[in-house]
Amino acid sequence: MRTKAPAVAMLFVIGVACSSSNDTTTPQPSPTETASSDTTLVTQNSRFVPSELTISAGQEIQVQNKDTDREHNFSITSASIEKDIEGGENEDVDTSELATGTYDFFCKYHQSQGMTGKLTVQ
Ligand SMILES: [Cu+2]
Repeated sequence: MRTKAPAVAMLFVIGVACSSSNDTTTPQPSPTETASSDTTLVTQNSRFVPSELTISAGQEIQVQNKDTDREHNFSITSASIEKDIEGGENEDVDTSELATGTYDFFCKYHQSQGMTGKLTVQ
């Protein structure tokens, strides 16, 4: 009894270390959003990445604000879309009603600093 316990504890520690390192290196996309990378817009350092995004008609996009210290915004004036994204948060933006075409989008807080982009719906 006395000699077995440390070995068991050791195996347990190794097992936990392995599984936790796997979790951090492979971000798990939500299973229902298999094509999410095509419709994901990141805001980082007060820039949209990518600055030009193409989606299919009927798709929604998700804006992921990687700037944890500031709020950003996604606006398309002509489509009456305006969505705030808190620092470090993700927000879905309903672009599913947009007709095919090209739309200028911008962050209303940092537009003057060049935080703009183009969304193409095809
Ligand atoms: Cu912004």
